[in-house]
Formats: sequence, structure tokens, C-alpha cells
Amino acid sequence: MATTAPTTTAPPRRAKRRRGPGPRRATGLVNPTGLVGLQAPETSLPKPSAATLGDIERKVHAGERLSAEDGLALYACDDLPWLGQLARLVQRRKSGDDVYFNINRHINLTNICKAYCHFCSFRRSVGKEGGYTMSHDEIVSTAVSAAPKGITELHIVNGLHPELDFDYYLEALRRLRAALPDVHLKAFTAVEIWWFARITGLSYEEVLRQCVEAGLGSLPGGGAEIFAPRVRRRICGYKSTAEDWLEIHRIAHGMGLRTNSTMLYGHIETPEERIDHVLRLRDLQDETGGFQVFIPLRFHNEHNLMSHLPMATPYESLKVFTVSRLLLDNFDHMKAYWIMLGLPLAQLSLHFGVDDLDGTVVEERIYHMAGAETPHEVSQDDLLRRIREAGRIPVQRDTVYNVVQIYDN
Ligand code: V47
Repeated sequence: MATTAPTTTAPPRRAKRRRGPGPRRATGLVNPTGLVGLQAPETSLPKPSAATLGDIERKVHAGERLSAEDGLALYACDDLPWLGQLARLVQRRKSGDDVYFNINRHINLTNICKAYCHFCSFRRSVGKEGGYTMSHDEIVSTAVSAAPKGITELHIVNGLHPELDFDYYLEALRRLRAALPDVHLKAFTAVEIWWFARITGLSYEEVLRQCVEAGLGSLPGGGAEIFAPRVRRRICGYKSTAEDWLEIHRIAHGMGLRTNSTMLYGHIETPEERIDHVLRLRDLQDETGGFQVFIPLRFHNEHNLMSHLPMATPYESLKVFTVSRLLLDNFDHMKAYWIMLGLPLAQLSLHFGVDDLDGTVVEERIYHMAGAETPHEVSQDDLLRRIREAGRIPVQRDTVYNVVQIYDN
């Protein structure tokens, strides 16, 4: 894969910038040097009483919805095994002993990005060392080279390139669909859809319609970060607001597209802000039913503007998984993205509400540039072994959770 400017069919440059319907905030680019003093919040939640926890346990057993206050009590609870049992109970009702995975390949078409998200180690500015943009030939050959592995999905997430036309992305979809007609194209976060609307002047709906026509199958869940404006302003002030992110998913669901959802945790957010985030997702899911899965993404702290922050411990990660699973009663699945957690913690999370381990991935850039020491690829045999070792049944799925194969022997 290219790490510099492409040598074959160079991607077309956008001739003229037109503003779309996205917000015309005077935000501008955030000065990246101004925010290195961001600190993790000092949180000391009052310990919940036995009666409060007993009431939550009763609600979970009865299938009653938990409130934001219940969520806060759960974050304040230190009894991780108890939290795990409750989360596993909720998960078991949804998917029993099945644990899903898919065979996929990640491709990041470009890392050139106009936004300065403080957690991002992947982005580069135009003309700076390490920036790359793949040509269409490179995109297709990268995807085709993964086909013998039996991939059913291409996961495509990119920077907000200030000079590429929307047509570069549409052409990438068209070329991939022509080359691999049976492979599902899960592409472009809601933030990218927002960006395409800005640079073309098209509505979100029209951007999505053109993407679907070119081959888009579903949207990945990235770009959500933390919805609370206090955090968003500080860590990713340039990109779309929470309202834009949610609106784009609402429109996508209305068009029949399934989408995923994420939350970037373990930096400057408070437990209250994590709860606000998942409850906003829960509200939209009540309205549309279009989310397939919730994916908590653990912040990785190397080579970015928040490197001074400690990373969430395994204990904290498992707590985020359990509380999220308990609050998101209308979500069928919760995914542990092993690339960020490491396979050992991802495996453990199967007893803390998780029922999906993502996929084989093959090559990953966003987290590895942020210091992730996990491998770039896991073999199917390794995934099967880890799922079985946890006492569960591996189920290969496609992107929209159709069962491809059950490994129950
Ligand atoms: O939005 C970026 C996150 C997301 C860092 O839909 C970081 O199945 C941690 O969308 N540390 C993009 N996280 C990735 C994404 C995704 C990943 C896996 C599965 C799916 C899915 C979607 O990556 C960004 C941001 O939240 N991110 N930098 C970092 N240093």
C-alpha cells in the first residue's frame, strides 16, 4: 500500500469548494497546541447503597429499562463480577451463547485530514510527511488481494481530505463493487457524510443516495466520539456536532441502511457524559431501530495531542462494557474491537456483555499509529479458539448480521 502520493491513476483534485448544508459555525480549526493541558476528570461518585443496587438488579431481571441515575450508580459500583453477571444476563437474552465475528479487510483511502482531533494519530496535513492518498487502482488491488481470505466486508474510513472531490469516493465505491460484487462495502463515518455534504452543497440524504447508488451497503459507527458538547469542543471541535452525527444516522436508517455506533472512552469524559452518550443512542434506536451494534472504543494515547492522558485500565474498560450493555436495552449487539483492547481483554469481555469480536481486519492504521501493539490481523482459527475457550459458540456473520456459518462442533 502506498504511503506517499499515488503513482497510478491519481485521484482527482476538487476544483472548487462549495459549502454544503452542514453547520456554518465559525469554529475554524482548533489550535492544536492550545489544548495539551486537557486533563482526565477527577471523579468520585458516591458509593451506591445496597438497596439501590438491589433495585437495579431487580429491574434487569424483570427486563425493565434503566435510568441515567441507575447508570451512574453502576459506574460507582466496584463489584465488577456482579456487573459482568448482569450484563451477561442481558446479552444472553439477545444472542445466547453465540459470539459473532466476520472476515473483513480495513482500507483507509487517505489520512490527509482537515480536522485536528486531539485523539487522532492517523491524520496528516496536506503536503506533510507520512500523508498518503490511495489511487483507485491501489484501492482495488488492495481489496482484491484480500479476496482469497474469504472476506465478506470492506471497512472503509478516511480523513476529511480538503482537496479531494466527492467523486473520488464515489468512484472508489464503484470500482470496488465492480471488482468484488459480493463484498459488502461498509464505508464512511457520519462525519465523512457531513463533510461530503459540506463540499458538494448536497443534502445528507442526497449524499447517502449517491453513495448507495455507487455501492455503499452500510455505515460504520465512527466519528461519534463523545456527544457532550463540553468534550466535543475540546477534543474534536472542528468536526460535525453530535446532532449532525445523529441526524445522519437517522436519515440513513430512514433510507433502509443499517449503521453501527461507537463511543470513544477513556480520555477527558466523565461517567455522566458516557451515560448521556449511550442514552442519546438509545433514544435514536427507539425511534428508528436502525443501529446494529454498539462499539466502545478505548482511547489510545501515543503520538497524538492527548498523549499525556493515561489510558483506561482493563477494569475500567470492562465497566464501560457492562454499564453500556445494561443501558442499551434496545441494541442487539455489543462489539469488542480487539484491535484496541488486545485479544486477551476482548476475550474476557465476552463475560461482560460482549457478543461480537469484529473481524480479521488484515491491516489497521488508525490505532496502530496511536501505539496499539496488537497484531494487524488475527487468523480465523485464533478467533475460533478464543471464543470456544470462553465457553461460547463462534458464529461467522456478514456485515448486517446474517449468519454465514455456525462453528458448533
Ligand atoms: O471515530 C481515532 C477512533 C474511530 C483513536 O463500525 C481512536 O464496525 C482510540 O469507525 N484511540 C474510527 N480510538 C474507527 C471506526 C470503527 C472501528 C471499528 C469498528 C467500526 C464499525 C468502526 O476511531 C474514530 C475514533 O473514535 N479513534 N483515533 C485513538 N487514538
